[in-house]
Amino acid sequence: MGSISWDRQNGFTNEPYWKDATFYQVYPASFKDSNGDGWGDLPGLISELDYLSDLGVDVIWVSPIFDSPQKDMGYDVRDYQKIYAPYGSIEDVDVLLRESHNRGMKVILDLVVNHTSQEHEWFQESRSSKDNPKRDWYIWKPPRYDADGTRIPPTNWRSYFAGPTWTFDEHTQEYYLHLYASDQPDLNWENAACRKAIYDNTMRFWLDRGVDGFRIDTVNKYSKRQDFVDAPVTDPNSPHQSAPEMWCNGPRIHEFIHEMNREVLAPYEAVSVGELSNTPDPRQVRPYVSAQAQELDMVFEFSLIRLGTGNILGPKYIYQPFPLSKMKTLTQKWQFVDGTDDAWTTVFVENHDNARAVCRFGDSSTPELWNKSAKTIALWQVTLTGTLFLYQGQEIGMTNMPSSWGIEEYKDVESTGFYEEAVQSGDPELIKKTLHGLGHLARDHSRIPFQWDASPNAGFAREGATPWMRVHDEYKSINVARQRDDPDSILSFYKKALTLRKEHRDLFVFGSFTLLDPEDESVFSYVKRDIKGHTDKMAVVTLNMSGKQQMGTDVTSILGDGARLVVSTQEGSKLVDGRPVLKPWEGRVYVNH
Ligand code: TEU
Repeated sequence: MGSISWDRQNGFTNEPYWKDATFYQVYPASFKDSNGDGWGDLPGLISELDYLSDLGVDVIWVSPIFDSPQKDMGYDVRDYQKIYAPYGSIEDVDVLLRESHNRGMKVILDLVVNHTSQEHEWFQESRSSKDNPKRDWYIWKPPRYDADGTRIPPTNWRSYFAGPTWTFDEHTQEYYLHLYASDQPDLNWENAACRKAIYDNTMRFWLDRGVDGFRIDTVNKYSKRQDFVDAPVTDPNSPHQSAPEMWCNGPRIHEFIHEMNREVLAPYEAVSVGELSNTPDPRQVRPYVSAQAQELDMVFEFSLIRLGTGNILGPKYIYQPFPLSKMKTLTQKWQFVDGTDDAWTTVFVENHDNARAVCRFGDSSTPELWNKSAKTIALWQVTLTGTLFLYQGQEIGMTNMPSSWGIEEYKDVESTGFYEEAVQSGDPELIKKTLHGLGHLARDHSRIPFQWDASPNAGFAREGATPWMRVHDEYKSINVARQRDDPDSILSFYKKALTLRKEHRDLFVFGSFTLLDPEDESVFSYVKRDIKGHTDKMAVVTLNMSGKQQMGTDVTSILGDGARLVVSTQEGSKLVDGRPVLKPWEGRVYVNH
C-alpha cells in the first residue's frame, strides 16, 4: 500500500499521496522513438519527462516493457527481469526512475502475473513433462471426448480474444488454460511455490530497483473455480461460452491478493491499482479496496469506459449506442467514496484497451467541436472524486484512426481475433457490423503513435523510420507543438484544469458527488461537497454534452447569489435567472467560496 502524504497545502496530511495524484499512462511502443527503429523506447520517454512534469503528472504508469514475443503487446512476458530490447535496457529503467524522482514524479510498472508468455522458461519447463516440478505452475487438464469420439477441450469456455480458453499440447497430450491468447498460458495461483516465485521474481525484483508500485493486470482472475465444469450455453451458435463466473472473483481471490499485499506491497509501501474487469457491482469491488481488507489501494472498474461495447466475452465489437443518461448514472455509481475513507475509487476514460474518449463521449467530427468537447470531457474528469488517470494523447485530444483505414491497419490480437471469427462465420452482416464496431471501439485506436509535432512521423520517430503502427493522417493539425503555446488548446486547458483540481482538492478529489437532472440527455450537472473538511464549501459542475446551445442547471438556487465561476471551457456569459447559457459543448464550474 502506498505511503502517507507528501506536501499538502490544505490540511489533509493523513491522506496517502496517490489519492490526489494525477497518474498518466504511457504506452511505450507508441510514445517516443529515440533510435529510429519505429518503436517507442525508454530513452524516448525519458526525453519527455519535462513535458509530463509540465502537464502536471505526478505518477507515470508504464505499460509492459519486459522481454516478450509481443503477441499481445508485452502482456505476454517471457522474462520479468529483462527489458524488451527495442525498449532499451535495465539501466534505462534506472535512469527513468532517477530522472522522474528528481522531478518529483513516481513511476509504476505493469505487473502481468495472471499468465506468462508461452516462451517463459516456467512454461517451457511445465510443458516438458507431466512430472516436471513446474507442471503444476500452469493449469493442465486431460481432454474430453464427445459422442463421436472426437477430442474436445476440458470445458466450453470462451477466451477473451475469441475461440476456446484451452489449447492442446501434443507433447503431453493435455490441454492448458489461457483466458487470453493461446500464447498466454494462465499461471496456477493455487500452487504456493508459483505464488512465491511471482512475488520474488517479478515484484520484489523491481521494487528493490526503486519502482514505486504497480498497475496490476487482470487482478481478479487469479483464483479459478476448481471444479472446471462447463458454463451454461448462452450462445447456441458457438462451441465457446462466456464463463467469467468460473474464473473471475473466484473462491480464493481475496486470500491471494491479501497475501500479495502482506508479502510484498505493504512492506515496500508500494502503490497498487488493480485491473478489475467483470465486476460491475460496487459491493463486490469494495472488498478489494477497503482500507481494512488490506488488499489493493485502487482498482479500475470498466462499466463507464465500456459504454458502447457489446458483451465482452461474446459479440464485443457489435456497437451499442447509448444515451447521456446512461453515462451519468454510471458516473454516479462509481463515485462511491462516502467520506469514511474505507474505500477509494478511480477516474478515467481512456487506456490502451479502449478507443479515444473524444470520439466516443465527445464530438470529433468537426474541428470546432473536437476542441470544445475534448475540454468538456477534461472538465468532467478533473471534477470527479477519486484518483485521476490520464492516457497518453488524451491531453491533446488524440482521435481514433481514420475511418478510411482498412482492417490491415489493425494490429491488435483482439481486433484480428474478432475479425477472423466474423469472417469464419461466413455471415456478411456480422463482418460488416464487426468492422463498424472495430472502427468505433478497437483497442488499436489508442495505440497509434503519439503526435508530437507536424514533422514526418509526427515527431514520434525520425524521418525515414517506419513506425510499428501507422501515424494518424491528422497529425499535422493535432499535435503537442501546435497546442503547447496556444492558450485555447486542449493541452493548455488540461494544464489549467489539473491545477484547479488540486486547488480545490477538498471538492474535486475528496468531495461527495450528487447527480442533478439524471434524465436530461444534453446537460450533465452535479454538485460536489466538502465532506472531509466538514465545511459548507460546494461546487456545481454543469456540462453541455450536446452540439446545441442549452441552459445549464440552476446554479444560484444551489450556491446562492455569491456563486463564482471558477472555470469555463469557453468564454463564459452571465447567469440568466440563475442558470448559465451554455454554448455547444461548453462546460463550467461554479463554487460558493
Ligand atoms: O486486459 C484485461 C482485460 O480483460 C480487458 O479488460 C481488456 O480490455 C480486454 O480487451 C477485454 O476484451 C489486460 C490488458 O490491459 C490487455 O491489454 C491485455 O490484452 C490483457 O490484460 C491480457 O494480458
